[in-house]
Amino acid sequence: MATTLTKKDLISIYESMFKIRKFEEATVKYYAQGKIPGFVHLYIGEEAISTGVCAALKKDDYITSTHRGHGHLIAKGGDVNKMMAELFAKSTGYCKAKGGSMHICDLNLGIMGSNGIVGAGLSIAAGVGVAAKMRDAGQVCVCFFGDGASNRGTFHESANMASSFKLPVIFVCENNFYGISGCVRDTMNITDIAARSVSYGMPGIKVDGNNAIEVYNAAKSAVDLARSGGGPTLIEAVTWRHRGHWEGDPDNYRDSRECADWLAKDPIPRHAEYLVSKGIATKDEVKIIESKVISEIDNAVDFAKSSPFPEPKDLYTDVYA
Ligand SMILES: Cc1ncc(C[n+]2csc(CCOP(=O)(O)OP(=O)(O)O)c2C)c(N)n1
Ligand SMILES: [Mg+2]
Repeated sequence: MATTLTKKDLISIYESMFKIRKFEEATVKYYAQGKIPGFVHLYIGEEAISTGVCAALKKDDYITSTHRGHGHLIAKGGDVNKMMAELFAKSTGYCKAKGGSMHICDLNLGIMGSNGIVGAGLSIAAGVGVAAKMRDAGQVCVCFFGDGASNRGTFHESANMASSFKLPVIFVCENNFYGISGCVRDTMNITDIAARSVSYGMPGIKVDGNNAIEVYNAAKSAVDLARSGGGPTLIEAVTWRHRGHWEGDPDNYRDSRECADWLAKDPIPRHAEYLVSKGIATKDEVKIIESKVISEIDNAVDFAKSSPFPEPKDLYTDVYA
């Protein structure tokens, strides 16, 4: 597939996707051992979307995230030590153990927060878009949200506002076909989410969300348009989550054959095969990247395990409401 991505970019996309996968495989392990409290919603299978999109962003651009946010944060450069420590509820975590998986943010990286409220990131993105437009420094904001969130009022309000005011916002719908156990077949009359762009007079692009290069290409054109004052774009990236809705979900509502078809389209081995077949990296070079990432995640787990829990005296610090 034709792309403006350099060899270096294509390799760092692999590294980022693999890092998200290994971070979350560690999460599966330690969640099952009871080391991680609260809810976790895993992004395994969807890594090509955040990685492909963030490859089109600059450091001072913004993103808003969701309840399934680890992949967005890592793709935007989030610190895996602080993320893992937050999951382990340790005082060295991003929110000093007060937030957990769904409340991590890093304003220095333009990460305007994960969010436990479905669809809340949409309105935040519109607000960030207003600020970016007023500041006029060429920044854009990507809003990641799900197919379920696309049915919330906040989607329509934010799409209307962004298109009316020509805000530099890119709406990226991660369509994994399910909102918990509710399938788009039953919850939408028109399941083509990208088609909703027509109502707001913005471009709508549907992409294979398991192909990082295809995602990047769509994101790049949307980001270029937004930076040049052309307003928002709606990208629908079709994908599949490999795990249940949350860790612990019996996931008994999806067809096993459909799941198997999607597992065969796993974005990570697909990208590795692309790198090798195009001579961008050898199999050995891919293995070296993987080993580096595995030790980075092992270190993050060690950091989280060896960090202290917060002190009872800190219960009310950083609490605003
Ligand atoms: C406003 C609101 N309503 C309901 C919920 C419960 N809830 C959590 S995740 C979810 C489904 C979200 O589906 P989707 O937007 O497709 O994201 P996905 O989980 O598939 O990534 C729901 C209904 C919530 N957290 N917030
Ligand atoms: Mg969904």
